[in-house]
Amino acid sequence: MINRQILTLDEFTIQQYRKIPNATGELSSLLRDIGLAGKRINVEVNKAGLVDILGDEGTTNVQGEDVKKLDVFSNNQMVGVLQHGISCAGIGSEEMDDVVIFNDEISNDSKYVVMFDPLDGSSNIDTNASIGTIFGIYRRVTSPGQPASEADFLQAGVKQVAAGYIIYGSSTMLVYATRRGVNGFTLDPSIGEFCLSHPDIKIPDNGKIYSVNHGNFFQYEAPVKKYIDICQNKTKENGGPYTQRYIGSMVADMHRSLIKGGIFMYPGTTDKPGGKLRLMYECNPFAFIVEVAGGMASNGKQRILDIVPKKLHDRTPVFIGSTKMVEECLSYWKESQ
Ligand code: P6P
Repeated sequence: MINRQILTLDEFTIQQYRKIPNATGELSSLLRDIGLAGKRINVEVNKAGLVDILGDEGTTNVQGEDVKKLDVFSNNQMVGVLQHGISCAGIGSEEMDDVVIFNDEISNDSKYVVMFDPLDGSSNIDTNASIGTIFGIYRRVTSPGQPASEADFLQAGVKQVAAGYIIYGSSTMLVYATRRGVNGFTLDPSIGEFCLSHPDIKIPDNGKIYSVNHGNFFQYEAPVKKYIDICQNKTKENGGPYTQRYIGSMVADMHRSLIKGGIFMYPGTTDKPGGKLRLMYECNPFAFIVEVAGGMASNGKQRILDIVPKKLHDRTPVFIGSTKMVEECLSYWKESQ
């Protein structure tokens, strides 16, 4: 019987940082902190139907969306572990109007800031669909030894040093990317550890699943309508037939696309020409992960990771996934210009 040692998240990140000269281990401890928040959120998500933590918290967030109680709990967990950790100078959250600069001695010496959506897809909480936490980690542009500033947060996604998500689904997984690769860890509840289950994830360069909200079809621009028509008419002769999957939870739709291949689209609409999904803590983290895994991410006109944010809660249209599918989609944008 081969005693296959299963690497925990901590063991893996420590192994990784030992390969990097002058690494301080701060990124490893940051990922440990996020993993801890994920375990705590997982406990509440898994028992949400049993205790009074479902339902609305009675307020609306900066996005104008009803805040669910689990949103508030999840946001508090992420802020708490990052503020009490040793590796984060401040955070930006989907649930909070402005950035939070921790401004204490240890935090001011930290070289990273973190952007996150603490519980994306929360409109699906009451229906038990998979939901998730999404995060992006940036090196500060201001020097450690002083409080972080807003400039540390408004960086293009290409500047991320790491990004990832935690999906609370049939199993709970933490997937994160650095420039060295994308790795997935499945939570083993019996030992309370995320264990390496999906080493070196690569997204298939082609796929047969397209993911978009058809309910908005008539609000989409012509290139999007044309590409959706193309998807619906694919046959065996030209790489199809395709199937359509749309859960309405970005983490769930993107996790499937990463593992099985496919394209996920949230285009601009006549109601929301700039799109619905947020650049800093939804699209940038997934664009980073997908590009490291070998895929592609665009807003229809430019690479997501090259977009320079103007404001913390900027939104962007997004077309992301298997390179060949995204390239075909973008070819109809080029035709229209
Ligand atoms: P729609 C969830 O509310 C979310 O922010 C993403 O997780 C998801 O991809 C999208 O919105 C779904 O939006 O308009 O299709 O319901």
